[in-house]
Amino acid sequence: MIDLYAWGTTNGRRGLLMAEESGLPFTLHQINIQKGDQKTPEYEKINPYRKIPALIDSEGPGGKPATIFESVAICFYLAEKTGKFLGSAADHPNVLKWSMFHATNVLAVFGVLGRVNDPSFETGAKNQLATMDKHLAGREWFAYDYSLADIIPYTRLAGVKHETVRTADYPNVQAWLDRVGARPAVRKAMDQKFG
Ligand SMILES: N[C@@H](CCC(=O)N[C@@H](CS)C(=O)NCC(=O)O)C(=O)O
Repeated sequence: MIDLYAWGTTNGRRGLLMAEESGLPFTLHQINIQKGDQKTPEYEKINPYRKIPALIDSEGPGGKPATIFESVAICFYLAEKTGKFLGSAADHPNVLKWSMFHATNVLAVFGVLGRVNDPSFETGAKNQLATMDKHLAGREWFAYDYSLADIIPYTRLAGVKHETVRTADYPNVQAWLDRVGARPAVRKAMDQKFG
Protein backbone atom coordinates (compact mmCIF):
# COMPACT_ATOMS: atom_id res chain seq x y z
CA MET A 1 0.00 0.00 0.00
CA ILE A 2 1.41 3.38 -1.02
CA ASP A 3 0.23 6.65 0.49
CA LEU A 4 1.27 9.85 -1.23
CA TYR A 5 0.93 13.17 0.55
CA ALA A 6 0.86 16.07 -1.88
CA TRP A 7 -0.64 19.34 -3.00
CA GLY A 8 -0.91 20.86 -6.49
CA THR A 9 2.48 22.60 -6.61
CA THR A 10 5.37 21.77 -8.92
CA ASN A 11 7.07 19.65 -6.24
CA GLY A 12 3.81 18.03 -5.21
CA ARG A 13 2.88 17.19 -8.78
CA ARG A 14 6.37 15.74 -9.38
CA GLY A 15 5.65 13.12 -6.71
CA LEU A 16 2.18 12.55 -8.13
CA LEU A 17 3.46 12.26 -11.71
CA MET A 18 5.99 9.63 -10.63
CA ALA A 19 3.34 7.73 -8.66
CA GLU A 20 1.10 7.71 -11.75
CA GLU A 21 3.98 6.63 -14.01
CA SER A 22 4.98 3.84 -11.62
CA GLY A 23 1.71 2.04 -12.34
CA LEU A 24 1.50 1.03 -8.66
CA PRO A 25 -1.78 1.49 -6.81
CA PHE A 26 -1.59 4.42 -4.41
CA THR A 27 -3.79 6.68 -2.31
CA LEU A 28 -3.40 10.42 -2.68
CA HIS A 29 -3.78 12.41 0.52
CA GLN A 30 -4.27 16.08 -0.13
CA ILE A 31 -2.18 18.19 2.23
CA ASN A 32 -3.49 21.71 1.90
CA ILE A 33 -0.37 23.81 2.41
CA GLN A 34 -2.41 27.02 2.32
CA LYS A 35 -4.30 25.83 5.38
CA GLY A 36 -1.13 24.60 7.09
CA ASP A 37 -1.86 20.84 6.91
CA GLN A 38 1.89 20.28 6.47
CA LYS A 39 2.56 21.74 9.91
CA THR A 40 0.48 19.34 11.99
CA PRO A 41 2.30 17.06 14.47
CA GLU A 42 0.97 14.01 12.54
CA TYR A 43 2.45 15.22 9.26
CA GLU A 44 5.72 16.24 10.90
CA LYS A 45 6.23 12.58 11.78
CA ILE A 46 6.17 11.82 8.03
CA ASN A 47 8.30 14.78 6.94
CA PRO A 48 10.24 16.58 9.69
CA TYR A 49 10.87 19.42 7.19
CA ARG A 50 7.05 19.94 7.09
CA LYS A 51 6.79 20.20 3.31
CA ILE A 52 5.05 18.21 0.62
CA PRO A 53 5.37 15.77 -1.06
CA ALA A 54 6.03 12.68 1.04
CA LEU A 55 5.27 9.01 0.58
CA ILE A 56 4.78 6.00 2.82
CA ASP A 57 5.22 2.55 1.35
CA SER A 58 3.85 -0.06 3.75
CA GLU A 59 5.83 -2.68 1.87
CA GLY A 60 9.24 -1.09 1.50
CA PRO A 61 12.61 -2.86 1.28
CA GLY A 62 12.57 -6.13 3.21
CA GLY A 63 8.78 -5.90 3.48
CA LYS A 64 9.16 -3.14 6.07
CA PRO A 65 7.43 0.26 5.86
CA ALA A 66 9.48 3.03 4.26
CA THR A 67 8.89 6.77 4.49
CA ILE A 68 10.32 9.06 1.83
CA PHE A 69 10.25 12.83 1.50
CA GLU A 70 11.83 15.12 -1.12
CA SER A 71 10.13 14.84 -4.50
CA VAL A 72 13.27 13.74 -6.34
CA ALA A 73 13.93 11.03 -3.74
CA ILE A 74 10.34 9.81 -4.27
CA CYS A 75 11.08 9.59 -8.01
CA PHE A 76 14.23 7.51 -7.43
CA TYR A 77 12.52 5.32 -4.81
CA LEU A 78 9.60 4.39 -7.08
CA ALA A 79 11.93 3.90 -10.06
CA GLU A 80 14.02 1.46 -8.05
CA LYS A 81 10.95 -0.29 -6.64
CA THR A 82 9.40 -0.84 -10.05
CA GLY A 83 12.57 -1.20 -12.13
CA LYS A 84 11.20 1.50 -14.43
CA PHE A 85 12.76 4.71 -15.76
CA LEU A 86 16.36 4.01 -14.71
CA GLY A 87 17.38 1.88 -17.67
CA SER A 88 20.20 -0.64 -17.62
CA ALA A 89 23.59 -0.16 -15.96
CA ALA A 90 24.82 1.12 -19.32
CA ASP A 91 22.11 3.80 -19.27
CA HIS A 92 22.87 4.99 -15.73
CA PRO A 93 25.60 7.51 -16.57
CA ASN A 94 23.18 9.48 -18.74
CA VAL A 95 20.11 8.98 -16.55
CA LEU A 96 22.01 9.99 -13.41
CA LYS A 97 23.86 12.99 -14.80
CA TRP A 98 20.79 14.52 -16.43
CA SER A 99 18.59 13.76 -13.41
CA MET A 100 21.11 15.55 -11.20
CA PHE A 101 21.54 18.38 -13.68
CA HIS A 102 17.81 19.00 -13.30
CA ALA A 103 17.56 18.33 -9.57
CA THR A 104 20.46 20.56 -8.55
CA ASN A 105 20.43 23.26 -11.23
CA VAL A 106 17.10 23.54 -13.01
CA LEU A 107 14.80 23.05 -10.00
CA ALA A 108 16.83 25.54 -7.97
CA VAL A 109 17.06 28.30 -10.57
CA PHE A 110 13.54 27.98 -12.00
CA GLY A 111 12.17 27.74 -8.47
CA VAL A 112 13.23 31.31 -7.72
CA LEU A 113 12.99 32.79 -11.23
CA GLY A 114 10.59 35.72 -11.24
CA ARG A 115 10.33 35.65 -7.45
CA VAL A 116 13.76 37.08 -6.62
CA ASN A 117 14.80 40.33 -8.22
CA ASP A 118 18.26 39.26 -9.39
CA PRO A 119 19.12 39.11 -13.12
CA SER A 120 21.61 36.27 -12.53
CA PHE A 121 18.68 33.85 -12.22
CA GLU A 122 17.45 34.92 -15.64
CA THR A 123 20.91 34.41 -17.14
CA GLY A 124 21.23 31.07 -15.36
CA ALA A 125 17.81 29.87 -16.56
CA LYS A 126 18.60 30.83 -20.17
CA ASN A 127 21.96 29.07 -19.96
CA GLN A 128 20.22 25.92 -18.67
CA LEU A 129 17.58 26.02 -21.40
CA ALA A 130 20.28 26.50 -24.07
CA THR A 131 22.22 23.53 -22.64
CA MET A 132 19.08 21.35 -22.69
CA ASP A 133 18.13 22.54 -26.17
CA LYS A 134 21.52 21.54 -27.61
CA HIS A 135 21.40 18.16 -25.90
CA LEU A 136 17.86 17.45 -27.13
CA ALA A 137 18.69 18.24 -30.78
CA GLY A 138 18.01 14.99 -32.63
CA ARG A 139 16.92 13.25 -29.39
CA GLU A 140 13.46 12.52 -28.02
CA TRP A 141 14.50 12.10 -24.39
CA PHE A 142 17.33 13.20 -22.10
CA ALA A 143 18.74 9.66 -21.76
CA TYR A 144 18.16 6.24 -23.38
CA ASP A 145 14.36 6.53 -23.43
CA TYR A 146 11.70 8.28 -21.31
CA SER A 147 13.29 8.15 -17.85
CA LEU A 148 13.77 9.89 -14.51
CA ALA A 149 15.80 12.48 -16.41
CA ASP A 150 12.56 13.55 -18.13
CA ILE A 151 10.24 13.05 -15.16
CA ILE A 152 12.23 15.15 -12.65
CA PRO A 153 12.25 18.51 -14.53
CA TYR A 154 8.83 18.32 -16.20
CA THR A 155 6.49 19.89 -13.64
CA ARG A 156 8.94 22.76 -13.09
CA LEU A 157 9.47 23.56 -16.77
CA ALA A 158 5.90 22.94 -17.96
CA GLY A 159 4.55 26.00 -16.24
CA VAL A 160 7.24 28.62 -16.86
CA LYS A 161 5.62 32.02 -17.27
CA HIS A 162 8.31 34.68 -17.49
CA GLU A 163 8.67 37.78 -19.63
CA THR A 164 12.07 36.93 -21.09
CA VAL A 165 12.70 33.29 -20.17
CA ARG A 166 10.40 31.37 -22.49
CA THR A 167 10.62 27.64 -23.18
CA ALA A 168 9.03 28.35 -26.59
CA ASP A 169 12.29 30.10 -27.60
CA TYR A 170 14.06 26.72 -27.32
CA PRO A 171 12.36 24.51 -29.92
CA ASN A 172 13.93 21.21 -28.84
CA VAL A 173 12.99 21.85 -25.22
CA GLN A 174 9.47 22.87 -26.22
CA ALA A 175 9.05 19.75 -28.39
CA TRP A 176 10.27 17.60 -25.47
CA LEU A 177 7.81 19.33 -23.09
CA ASP A 178 5.00 18.58 -25.55
CA ARG A 179 6.09 14.93 -25.81
CA VAL A 180 6.21 14.44 -22.03
CA GLY A 181 2.96 16.37 -21.58
CA ALA A 182 1.14 14.04 -23.97
CA ARG A 183 1.74 10.96 -21.80
CA PRO A 184 -1.48 9.77 -20.11
CA ALA A 185 0.14 9.47 -16.65
CA VAL A 186 1.53 12.98 -16.96
CA ARG A 187 -1.83 14.39 -18.03
CA LYS A 188 -3.52 12.64 -15.11
CA ALA A 189 -1.04 14.14 -12.62
CA MET A 190 -1.21 17.62 -14.14
CA ASP A 191 -5.04 17.58 -14.30
CA GLN A 192 -5.51 16.32 -10.72
CA LYS A 193 -7.66 18.83 -8.83
CA PHE A 194 -6.59 19.88 -5.37
CA GLY A 195 -8.82 21.50 -2.79
N1 LIG B 1 12.95 20.07 -2.12
C1 LIG B 1 11.61 19.74 -1.68
C2 LIG B 1 10.80 21.01 -1.65
C3 LIG B 1 9.45 20.80 -1.02
C4 LIG B 1 8.68 22.09 -0.92
O1 LIG B 1 9.25 23.19 -0.90
N2 LIG B 1 7.34 21.96 -0.84
C5 LIG B 1 6.50 23.12 -0.75
C6 LIG B 1 5.42 23.10 -1.81
S1 LIG B 1 6.09 23.04 -3.43
C7 LIG B 1 5.81 23.14 0.61
O2 LIG B 1 5.49 22.12 1.17
N3 LIG B 1 5.55 24.35 1.11
C8 LIG B 1 4.84 24.55 2.33
C9 LIG B 1 5.63 25.30 3.34
O3 LIG B 1 6.77 25.74 3.04
O4 LIG B 1 5.12 25.47 4.45
C10 LIG B 1 10.99 18.70 -2.63
O5 LIG B 1 11.32 18.71 -3.82
O6 LIG B 1 10.19 17.88 -2.17
